[in-house]
Amino acid sequence: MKNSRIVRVLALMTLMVAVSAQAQFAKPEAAIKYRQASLTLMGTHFGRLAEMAQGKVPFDAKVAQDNEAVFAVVSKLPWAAFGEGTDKGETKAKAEIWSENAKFKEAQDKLMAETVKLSAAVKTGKVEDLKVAVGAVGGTCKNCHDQFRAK
Ligand code: ASC
Repeated sequence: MKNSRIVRVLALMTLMVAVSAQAQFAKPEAAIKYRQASLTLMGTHFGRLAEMAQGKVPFDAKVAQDNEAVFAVVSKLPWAAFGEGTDKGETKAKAEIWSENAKFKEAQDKLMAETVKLSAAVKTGKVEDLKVAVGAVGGTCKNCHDQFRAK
């Protein structure tokens, strides 16, 4: 109950973000904090799926679905916060995000495509499907971090 309410609230927030993505950050620091917070949430919820896929915690289809539902929403959030002027400050974001922006967008698109497959995978209730999809999504995380996140 509680979880599905959270998911609905997050879904509404995504809608509002989509509408106001351009104007929502008063200062570059606010954008940096926002994208770091959403990437942290992505890591938390994807991490729970990864632990199940790796057999570190028991597979539970309902828990997988709940975490995937949150991940599907929060994984849409960081990208609007990489605007012009947000390259300086307390950030590991590399200059290539802006100098090779098409590649950065491509990396986001790969994540989005694999996240759609992850959503389908958790609905089958089979841990084998989760393993495949988690591996593919994790690959897109790593690919983007390797190219665009400083050590
Ligand atoms: C995670 C997490 C990442 C990715 C990455 C996948 O759970 O926090 O940054 O997966 O490690 O390679």
